[in-house]
Amino acid sequence: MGLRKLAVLVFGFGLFLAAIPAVAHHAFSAEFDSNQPVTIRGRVTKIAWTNPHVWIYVNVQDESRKVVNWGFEMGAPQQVRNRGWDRTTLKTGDEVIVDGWKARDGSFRMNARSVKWAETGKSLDAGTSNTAQ
Ligand SMILES: [Cu+2]
Repeated sequence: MGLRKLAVLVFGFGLFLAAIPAVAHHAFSAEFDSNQPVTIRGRVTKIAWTNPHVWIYVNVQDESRKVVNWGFEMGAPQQVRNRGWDRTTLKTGDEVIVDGWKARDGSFRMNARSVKWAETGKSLDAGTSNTAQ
């Protein structure tokens, strides 16, 4: 095929790739409820630097001393990095206090606004997708 046709094809594919993260994203309000603020405290069990969002999991003890594994959504990896995080910032076993909003479906998931280390009191912004905060 001609160079022009190839250029159009490459450009088109670029647009397609650029559209993927947007498609994979959800609106905050589709999954989380800004009227249900929540704060959890527990120890980190897993850290996933995934697209379109970084997810962190924490073991939280409820009122009946039962341990529940909560997952909290942070911003996209690049947004999180821009707020001072890197892959070594949070370690498995760290005790954290996470502030954010509950999932609408009542599952043990939330969207995080900030993460605070229980031991040092250090706190970092989580890159929430809640634009209404
Ligand atoms: Cu998203």
